[in-house]
Amino acid sequence: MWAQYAGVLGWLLLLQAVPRAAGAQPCSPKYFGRDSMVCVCNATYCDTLDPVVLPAPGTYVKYESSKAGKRLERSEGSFQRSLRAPGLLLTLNISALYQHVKGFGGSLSDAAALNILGLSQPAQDNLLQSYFSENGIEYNLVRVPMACSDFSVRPYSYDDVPYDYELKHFKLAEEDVKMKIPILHRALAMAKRPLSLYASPWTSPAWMKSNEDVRGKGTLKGQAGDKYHKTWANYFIKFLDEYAKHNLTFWAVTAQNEPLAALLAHPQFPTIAFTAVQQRDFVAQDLGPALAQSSHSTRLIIMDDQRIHLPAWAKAVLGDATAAHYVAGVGVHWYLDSIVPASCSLEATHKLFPNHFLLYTEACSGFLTYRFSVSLGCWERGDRYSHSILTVLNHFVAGWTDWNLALDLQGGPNWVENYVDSPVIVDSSKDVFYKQPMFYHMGHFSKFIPEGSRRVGLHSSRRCLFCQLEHVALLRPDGTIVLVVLNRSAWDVSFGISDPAVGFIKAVAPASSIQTYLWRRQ
Ligand SMILES: *[C@@H]1O[C@H](CO)[C@@H](O)[C@H](O)[C@H]1NC(C)=O
Ligand SMILES: *[C@@H]1O[C@H](CO)[C@@H](O)[C@H](O)[C@H]1NC(C)=O
Ligand SMILES: *[C@@H]1O[C@H](CO)[C@@H](O)[C@H](O)[C@H]1NC(C)=O
Ligand SMILES: CC(=O)N[C@H]1CO[C@H](CO)[C@@H](O)[C@@H]1O
Repeated sequence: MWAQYAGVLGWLLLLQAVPRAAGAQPCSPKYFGRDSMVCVCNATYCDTLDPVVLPAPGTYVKYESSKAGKRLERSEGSFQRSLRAPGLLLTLNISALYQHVKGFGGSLSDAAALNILGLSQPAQDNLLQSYFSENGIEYNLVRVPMACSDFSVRPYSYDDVPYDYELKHFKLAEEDVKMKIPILHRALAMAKRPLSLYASPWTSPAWMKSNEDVRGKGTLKGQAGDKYHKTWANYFIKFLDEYAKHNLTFWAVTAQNEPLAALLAHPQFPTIAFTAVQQRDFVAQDLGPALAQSSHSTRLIIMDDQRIHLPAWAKAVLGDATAAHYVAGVGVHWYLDSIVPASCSLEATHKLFPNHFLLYTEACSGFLTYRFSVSLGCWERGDRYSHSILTVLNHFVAGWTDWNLALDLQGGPNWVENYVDSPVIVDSSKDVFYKQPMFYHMGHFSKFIPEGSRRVGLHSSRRCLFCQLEHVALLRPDGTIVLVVLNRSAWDVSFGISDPAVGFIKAVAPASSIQTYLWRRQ
C-alpha cells in the first residue's frame, strides 16, 4: 500500500521537478521607426510563451517587456534576507484584501472575426493561440457584440421584419454562424482557463427605434414596461437561446453599449440612447425580469459607458432596490478617463455599492485621430494600457477588456470609418499579423492574474513627484503573489520589494518598461 503511495508521490514530485519543454519561441521583430517594434507571426512562425511554472520557495520569477525590445522575457532570482537603502521600497501587506478579479480579455467584433479569418488556417491558429492558450497570454474574457457594431461591414439586426413583437423572425447573422461562433469554439478548445463570454447590443432593429433606423441616434420607442421594451428584453433572451443552441453560454450581458454614445459619436453610429433613469426602469421592469425568468444564468452589467457618468449613473440605477437586485456590476469604457479622476468616479461608486463589481468593458488606442488610427509598434500605446489597468485595479475594478481582438492595417473595417488601433494588426495580403506592444502589456496582467485573484495591500515607502513607478499586487487563488511594476519614465529606477513572509527583492525598473513578478509564500 505504502509502496503504491510512494510511487504516486514520486511521480508527482518528478512531474513537478521536470521543467516543461522549453518551447518558448522568441519574437520575430519588425521595426517601423527606431523604437517602434512589432513581433511578426505568420502561418509557420509565431513567438510563444511557456506555461507559467512557479518558482521554488525563496525565489521569484520576473517577466519583463520594454521599449528597448524585450517582450515578456522570463528570468529568475532569489529573495534576500535584507536590503540596504533601496530608494523606494514596496512592501506587501496581505492582511489588506480588496476586490476579486474577474479577468482580462478582448472583443470579438465582426471586424476582428473578419481579420482573423482573412488569414490562412495555420496563421489563424497562431493568432488564437497567442491570445487564449497557455502558450499565449491566456485571455479569459471575450466581449461579443449582439448583431452589428460600428466595427462591422454593414448595419443589421437579428430581426429586421417590422413589428415582429413575437420575434418569430429572429435569426442570428452569417457573422455569428460562420465567423464568431466557430472562432469562439476554437478559442474555448485552446484555453486552459474557463472563458467568460459577455454580450453587448449596439442597436435594436430599426422598427423598435424612434428614428426607425439601425443607424444613428434614437431611443427605444415607448417607455419601460410597454411592448417595445418587453420585445427588446426578449431579444436578449433569444440571442442567448440561439447561442446556447451552438453550445455557447454567456456569463453576462451589458444592458446597452454606450447608452450616451450619441454625445460623442459619428451621426451614423449604431446606438440606442438611454438616460440612467430610462435604463433603471428598463432593467427593473423588462430586462431584469426577462433574464431572471429565462433558463440562462446570465448576469447583467449596467452603464457600459465612460466613467464621467459615475457615480451618478450607479446611484440612479442601483439606488433603486428593484433594479439593483437584477444587476451584478457596472461596465466602464476608458475614453474620457484622462478628464475624470478614478477616485471620484470608480472608488466613489465602489464605496456606495460595494456588492456590485466594476469592470472595464472597452478600451482602444487611436480613437479620434484622423492620421494615426494604427501606429505600428508604438510603445506608448502599450504603456497607456498598463497605466489604465494599474490605475483601475487600484480603484476596485475587477478586470479590463480591450476592444477589437484584431484589425487591419487601416484600423478597420468599420462602416462609419471610426478606425482605431488594436494589439493585433492583420495584413492578410501577406498572411501575417503583427503583435504590438499593447498585446504584451495586456499579457503582463492577463497571463499571470487568473480569475479569483484578490488585490492586496502594497505600501510604497516614498511618494515623490519624480518616481512615477506604478504598481499593483495581487494574491492568486493558488497562494502565489503577483506584482506588476510599470516605469513610464525615460530612466532606470532602482527599488526594492519586501514580502515580510519571504524577504526582499532588489530590483530595477528600466526606463519605459513593465515587469511582472511572481513568487510563492511557502
Ligand atoms: C514566417 O516567419 C518566419 C520567421 O520570421 C520566416 O522564417 C518564414 O520565412 C516566414 N514564412 C513565410 C511563408 O513568409
Ligand atoms: C496591513 O493591513 C491591515 C488591514 O488593512 C492593517 O490593519 C495593518 O495596519 C497593515 N499593516 C501594515 C504593516 O501596514
Ligand atoms: C453541443 O454539444 C453536444 C454535447 O456535447 C453535441 O452533441 C452537439 O453536437 C453540440 N452542438 C453544437 C452545435 O456544437
Ligand atoms: C515607475 C518608475 O520608477 N518610474 C521611474 C522610471 O524611471 C525614471 C527615471 O529614473 C524615474 O524618474 C521614474 O520615477
